[in-house]
Amino acid sequence: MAQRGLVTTLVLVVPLTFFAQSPPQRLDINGARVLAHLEALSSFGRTLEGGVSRVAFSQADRDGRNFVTDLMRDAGLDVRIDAAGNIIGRRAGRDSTLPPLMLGSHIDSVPDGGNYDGQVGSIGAIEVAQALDEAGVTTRHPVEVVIFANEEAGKIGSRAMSGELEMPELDLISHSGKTNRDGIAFIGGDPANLASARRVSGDLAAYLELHIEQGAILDNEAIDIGVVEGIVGIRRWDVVFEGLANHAGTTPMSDRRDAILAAARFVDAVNRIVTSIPGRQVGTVGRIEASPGVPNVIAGRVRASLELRELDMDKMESIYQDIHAEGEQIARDTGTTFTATQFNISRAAPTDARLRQVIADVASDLGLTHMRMPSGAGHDAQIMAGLGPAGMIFIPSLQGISHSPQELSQPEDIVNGVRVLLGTLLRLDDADGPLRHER
Ligand code: HGY
Ligand code: MN
Ligand code: MN
Repeated sequence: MAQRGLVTTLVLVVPLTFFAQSPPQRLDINGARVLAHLEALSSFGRTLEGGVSRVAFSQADRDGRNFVTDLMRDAGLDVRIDAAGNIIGRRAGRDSTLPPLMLGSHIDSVPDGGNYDGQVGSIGAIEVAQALDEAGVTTRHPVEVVIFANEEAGKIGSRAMSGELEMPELDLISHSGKTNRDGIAFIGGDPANLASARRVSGDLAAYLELHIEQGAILDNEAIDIGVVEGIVGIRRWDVVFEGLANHAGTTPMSDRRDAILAAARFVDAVNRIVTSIPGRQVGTVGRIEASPGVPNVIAGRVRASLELRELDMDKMESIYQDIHAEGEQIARDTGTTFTATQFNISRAAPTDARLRQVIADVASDLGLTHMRMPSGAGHDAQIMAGLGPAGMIFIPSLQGISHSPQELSQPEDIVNGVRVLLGTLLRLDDADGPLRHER
């Protein structure tokens, strides 16, 4: 990023007359610092392709978390790790009776991921705190910056915060090879005491997340800022076809109970069913493991995944029912059995109407173009939306590429996003009375 040469310090001038005890002053976002911090963070888990493999609970994750923890302390935040492993940095507000305005994202990546997904929002949130600190500004609300644990494999940290994390999920193996339980302990959390990480409705004045779009709409339309209207629901299942492992040379084609054949038909069926109705729903089989998985044995067992995403949870359920029926039919046709066990769910969440308007107004005031759009990727924001008003700010992703080392957002877009994040926080803080939850 730094090599591409954006080293401008952008200065955001906001009227600070409402901060009664502070003299009017300039509140600065330091664009060069944001980019330098992103560059430095990208060294933790860097891959040969130039992306990162900083999967949750790996050593690279722990090192990256230590790096951002230091940044949070430098920004004047009082930092702790909650029982779920979320890093939480807090600065006091003028009115200690008010709930905090929370800014956050994640720094864990998918395997062989990029340098922007989660990282832009994390570094951006820390920069906002640092800008407030340097300007000597005390907001009315306390401000909390949160780096959520294990976003990429099930939003584990935010779902522990909302109370949605189901206990069996602690035993699931994360991308790091550790269970979520061991992983949470590895990064300094306390998996036996998860309830202490919980927040309830009313505990947050608002939650704001800056993120890359991960789609190509903003890039294609040359729009600076996306105002997220809602985040898709995501459901994931473990799918198993059980057949019979048998000799690949002596078993006639008509006598086989081939689990790979069943899985292949299933993959095709998922694609056919999901694309057979209008809408933006997507369905993916992203993992297949065959046992024993050798050339001269008919596979006796296949374990696969199924993931569906859609804004309308009822529509998603109806698509799933069709897929399930087809899975059973395939099992009958191939002499196998079919089971699908759901292991993760994130409900679709609209963002808060008032936050959407504030984000759009702030973008306009900064001279930035903006448009409203849904999010096809999952985010901690959709979980936090259950606890209070939540808003999301998108910036363009070059060609919409994400979850890839080729993921790229331009320096000026990143800095624009952080400016909108700061401006939105200030405007929410300045709002009369407590924020109401509006949809
Ligand atoms: O959308 C996802 O798969 C993840 O939550 N980032
Ligand atoms: Mn993300
Ligand atoms: Mn992601």
